[in-house]
Amino acid sequence: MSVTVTCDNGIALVTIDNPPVNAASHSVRLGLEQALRQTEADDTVNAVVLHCMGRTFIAGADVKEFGQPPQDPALPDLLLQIEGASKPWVAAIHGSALGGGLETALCCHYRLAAAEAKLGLPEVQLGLLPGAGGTVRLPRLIAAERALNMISTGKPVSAQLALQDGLIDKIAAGDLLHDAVQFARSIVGKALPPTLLSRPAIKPKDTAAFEAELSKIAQKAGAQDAPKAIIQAIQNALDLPPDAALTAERRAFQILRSHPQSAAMRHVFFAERNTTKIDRLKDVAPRKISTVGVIGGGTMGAGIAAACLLSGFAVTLIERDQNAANQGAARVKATLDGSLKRGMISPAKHTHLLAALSAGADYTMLADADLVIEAVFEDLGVKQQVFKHVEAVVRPDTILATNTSYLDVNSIADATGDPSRVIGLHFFSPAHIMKLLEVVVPTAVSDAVLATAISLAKSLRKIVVLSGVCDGFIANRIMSAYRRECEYMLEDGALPWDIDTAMTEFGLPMGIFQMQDLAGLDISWAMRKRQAATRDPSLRYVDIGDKLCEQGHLGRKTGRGYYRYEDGKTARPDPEVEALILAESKRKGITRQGFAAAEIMARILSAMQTEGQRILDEGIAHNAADIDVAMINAYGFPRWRGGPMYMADTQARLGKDTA
Ligand code: 3H9
Repeated sequence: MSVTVTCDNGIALVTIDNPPVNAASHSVRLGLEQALRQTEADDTVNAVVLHCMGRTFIAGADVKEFGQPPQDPALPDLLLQIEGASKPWVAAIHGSALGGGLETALCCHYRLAAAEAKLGLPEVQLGLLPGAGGTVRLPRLIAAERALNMISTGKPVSAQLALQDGLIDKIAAGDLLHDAVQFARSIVGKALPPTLLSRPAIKPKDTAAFEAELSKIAQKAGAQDAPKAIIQAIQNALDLPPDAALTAERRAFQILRSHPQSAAMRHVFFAERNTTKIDRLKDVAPRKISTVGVIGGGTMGAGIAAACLLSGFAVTLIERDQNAANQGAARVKATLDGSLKRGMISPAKHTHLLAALSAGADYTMLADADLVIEAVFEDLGVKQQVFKHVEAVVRPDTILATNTSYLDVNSIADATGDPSRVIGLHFFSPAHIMKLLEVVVPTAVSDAVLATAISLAKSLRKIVVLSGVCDGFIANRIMSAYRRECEYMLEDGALPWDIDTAMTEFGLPMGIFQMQDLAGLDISWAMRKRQAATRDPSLRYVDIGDKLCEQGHLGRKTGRGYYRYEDGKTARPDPEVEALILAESKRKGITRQGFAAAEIMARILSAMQTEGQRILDEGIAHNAADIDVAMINAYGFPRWRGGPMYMADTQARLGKDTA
């Protein structure tokens, strides 16, 4: 039974129990319909409290049902019935009230929330819009500006903000259910408040600013459909009679639900939750981590230290001397200052986090560390040496993690006394912001160490992808492959800005050449120089990047790279770079051809997919969906396209269907 009804002295408790997140699955909808009938028919019931078992209130419609034929009662119809109940319904919200869950709460006559509850309409993140009246009811309860923000970003709000906005009536002071029952008793006999649908929409205060916000959302959406449907739905909610707005919302939801963009986003939703479901780790308990050591206080080390502090770990930062340690600590502090400035942490928490950081040059400071992450210079010998120093001072069970981005983690592990405790944790920069963490699994690592690394990554709120050991692991290896393809295209006839425009129009946040200018061209130049001696001379090699570096054009930091940056930040096409590229094509005897944006993207995608397939064939990634997750969260591959491997798979299936 997903829904049960019990009675307590005139108050009916309608309890949903549908683990893991009380999604509004078919059984829940049937149960709620039955509960409504029962409570309406029972004369001893004066009010109803709706609450959920487990960790959360209703987290939304059941996304797993979206690919199946719809089953009655449909959520929008059920919610209309609840809204029309003759007795007051009080929603008691804990955990998250999301999507169809918040829409259910909107149809209750009152809403109470636990202090730590979150409320949101995240449908846009699944390529949808709220389809059970959310776009119509929310702007009748809270200001249109706030409703637009919640629905267009999909970001949940805290109970405190919800109370401020008028989205909930009260935050429970003590036990939520107890307070909700007390509240229900206090309203017995009072007239029901008017339903949201019977109230006028709360029009924006500043129409011009509201219109400007709508345009901004439409522009940011690019080729995505859901944000545009949301804009239309909000306009309908403000301008049309509620019934007409509801009908239009339902139609728009049905169209989006069967749209490839939503299918792609649902693929990513489940893929992100599957990356750490590893059979052999099922019964392995992760070890407890309290103190993390970080070796190296440069950009990466300081970012990792900040990420660990922000997630509640004590951090010991080690550098080669006290001066460098102080500089590293200052970098960490600058990151925490940024979090404070953006309101992400309170002044008290800022002080507390800084107190949890110690920095010095003495390795014995690591004696208590449960896990040590090295983030020193990318050189095998240097890293092996660092771990020798670490091993001499830490406990035998301390986990040793390397943040290398391409070195052989097996060779690093094998140089230690106990390779079973060595693992790779490949963070992306800035480490406290970027969502992806590649956990690199060397041959000898123990299951307990692997499970602990995954658990740590989750504590850091990272999306974890497991990778085998290879040059560049998953995301950077694929990035190198498509960057190479882009360099070939420079010689074949495209210019950096043609390629970058094609990439941003596709939905990537930045083109490959602007990205390299931002990172600094000297980084990949140094790597190419290191690899020069072992490079296969029969492979095609593009010298354009090297030539730019030789001229001192290292990217944005020198004002010139693939682009010119006259004001230090705006990328402008550079005629001298164009001349260099044309000269290189000529020198190699290549007849330049024109490239349409679609052709550029086809070559880039093909490079990504070919490398992705090699990664799968070599067993570096567990499955194709992990590669999608890595590319979306490391390089901003558009989520609504599902990832490069998903696109290849979809194209192949379409090809089969049309053959
Ligand atoms: C919607 O509501 C449309 C309506 O407007 C209109 C309808 C007509 N369905 O994230 P977790 C599973 S659209 C099915 O790891 P957490 C998830 O796959 C929906 N399954 O936990 C995982 O399964 P498994 C709008 C769901 O504690 C397990 O639950 N709602 C759903 O880190 C645990 O998930 C959303 O988009 C679902 N709706 O976070 C909310 N949600 O154990 C999406 C989760 O087999 N959900 N699962 O891997 C979330 O944001 C998070 O899951 C939540 C919990 C914050 C609730």
